Amino acid sequence: MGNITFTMIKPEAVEANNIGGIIRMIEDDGFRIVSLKKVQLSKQRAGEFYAVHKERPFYQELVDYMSGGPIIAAVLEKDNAVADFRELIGATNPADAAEGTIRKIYATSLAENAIHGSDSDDNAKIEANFHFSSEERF
Ligand code: FUP
Repeated sequence: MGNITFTMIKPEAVEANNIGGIIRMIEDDGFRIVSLKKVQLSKQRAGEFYAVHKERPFYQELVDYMSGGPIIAAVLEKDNAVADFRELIGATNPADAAEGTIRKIYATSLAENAIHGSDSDDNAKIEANFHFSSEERF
């Protein structure tokens, strides 16, 4: 496998029927889908995934939100995957996201910002392994 990143389409974007539109943008940007599934995280699993933010004031809200409905989890492959994907999704706060980015188009607020993208190669591997076994990579 080449360069990978990990993404989640977050609950409000799934609920709003934006899975297809977001995946279209991801494929059109040259990413190959290695793994893909719809899953609802328990509070415990969501808390583990975001453990790095444990001490932040928004942690509980983030865990409640991310476990509040199904998400799409996916592993994506492209040269320079992590950086290219962060560019495609745009700034964390959709108010600051550039035109044409996924968050600019689909996110509704800072807390409900439609999509996750790994912030480093190391975290991409950790996050991909958190959600997918080796038998789920193609
Ligand atoms: P990002 O890497 O862009 O997903 O952003 P962070 O890892 O900094 O934050 C993870 C998630 O926490 C964001 F997607 C949304 C949420 N968050 C808030 O709700 N409030 C904040 O002030 C910062 C982040």
